Amino acid sequence: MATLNFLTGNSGKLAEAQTLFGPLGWEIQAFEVDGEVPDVIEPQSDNLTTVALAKIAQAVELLASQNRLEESLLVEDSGLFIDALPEFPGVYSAHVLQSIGCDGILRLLDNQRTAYFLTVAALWTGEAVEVFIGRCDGTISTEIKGEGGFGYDPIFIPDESEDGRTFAEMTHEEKSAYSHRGRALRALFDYLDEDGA
Ligand code: ITT
Repeated sequence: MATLNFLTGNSGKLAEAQTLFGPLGWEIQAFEVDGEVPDVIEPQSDNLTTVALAKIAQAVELLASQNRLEESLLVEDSGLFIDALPEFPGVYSAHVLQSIGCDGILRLLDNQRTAYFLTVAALWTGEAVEVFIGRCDGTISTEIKGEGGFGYDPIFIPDESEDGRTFAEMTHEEKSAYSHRGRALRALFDYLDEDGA
């Protein structure tokens, strides 16, 4: 089984990547240094790609410091973009979730509830960096629903959800079939597959 390192402090992201890649014959391994997920600094930027590229640059330095540069490594940056609140929470998604939470988002919205999630995944192949993007369109629910998932999942209903369920009401497999992360990681898998990695 091939192995791909994933540097993330978010256990929900790790679990989704494992669900998606496991059946494809890839083991997704949390990237740790001395038994801990290393901190990476996210730059102030209004662009997810800039953030993802800054994360992968730091991750590659960490690999190099461990003499593991030939291994592949993944990082990703994701955000929720709400049409009624331009660029918000967007690149500030983590901070906004911590400060006002899903409840706070619901209080800010009226009738216009369309939104989308974006993921920018950056892969160190062992030789170079490749970028993969995934988008998922949907709407913000009127109430918090579901116990699964993480982050904004209890208030996001993907357009593909025929019965109005939020991501938090879906299994990992269902969420991945439609999600921003699922799309970015499937493109990444296709790349690895074609590359014969
Ligand atoms: P990293 O260590 O990988 O950076 P993070 O949790 O800081 O993990 P991001 O900056 O990419 O991740 O995510 C910004 C916020 O958006 C964060 O609060 C997440 O919980 C939330 N988020 C990301 N992906 C999500 C998803 O698929 N569903 C719901 N919320 C999500």
